Amino acid sequence: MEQGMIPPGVAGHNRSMVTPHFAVMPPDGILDSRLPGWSGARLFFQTSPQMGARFVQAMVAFEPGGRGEPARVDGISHFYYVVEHSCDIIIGTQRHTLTAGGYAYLPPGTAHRLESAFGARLTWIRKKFDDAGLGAPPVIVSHADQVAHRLRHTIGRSWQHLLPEEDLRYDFAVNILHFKPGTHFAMVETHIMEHGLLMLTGQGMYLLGRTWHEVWTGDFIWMGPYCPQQFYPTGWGDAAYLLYKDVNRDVDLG
Ligand code: UGY
Ligand code: MN
Repeated sequence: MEQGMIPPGVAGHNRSMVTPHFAVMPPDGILDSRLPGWSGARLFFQTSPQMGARFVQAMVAFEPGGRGEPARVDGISHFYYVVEHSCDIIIGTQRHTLTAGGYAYLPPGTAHRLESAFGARLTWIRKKFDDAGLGAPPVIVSHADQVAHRLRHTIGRSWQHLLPEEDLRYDFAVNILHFKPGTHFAMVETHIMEHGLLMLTGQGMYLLGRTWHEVWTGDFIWMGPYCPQQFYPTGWGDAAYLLYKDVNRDVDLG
């Protein structure tokens, strides 16, 4: 491209949209942050309380040799999912290597750090843990390949629950939803739970409120409580996304 030129769409037709009820965050517009305790790492905050969410989700990009040790903050649970390449997570004295699709859930107070010898991209979710008198759930370190696909309602659509759905101690779920071309939810959903969505593969059209948004692999969406939502994959390939959802807790009446 000629020097000094920018591709069409960069300025006039940007897909980013932030509203009080939802946000569409393509990766190209999100500026990176550097944090104390992290080196060889850039963090791209996709949603946070600043946006209206009650959790934080960031994409972490490690260079080879990158490492990170999140600041110790009481009462915060962490979830990591490796999107690309691999990363070690050291929990106490135990080292686990997470390859793409590998993930870890850490209840509050779990000392841990991350090291990536060859570089990696991973999703990092944090939430203030709501105990609900049940106590904290255990650490989970696993891989999406180990998680069964469940069929829901329609042929061609499946769900993987990365955290045990039946254990009410977990106050959020992280699921992978898979769509064959031509499939969609049985209805436009409108629910109290909020979502952080990361497109893992494929592309599609996302309904948020009353507007449709074209989404691709790598895009992030925040859906606030009661945001009407529906998804249709487009193109000829499968689509899948990683979906955070707050679950298993009563309404906070203040
Ligand atoms: O579980 C869910 O709420 C899911 N069906 N929502 C979504 O994919 N937007
Ligand atoms: Mn939903």
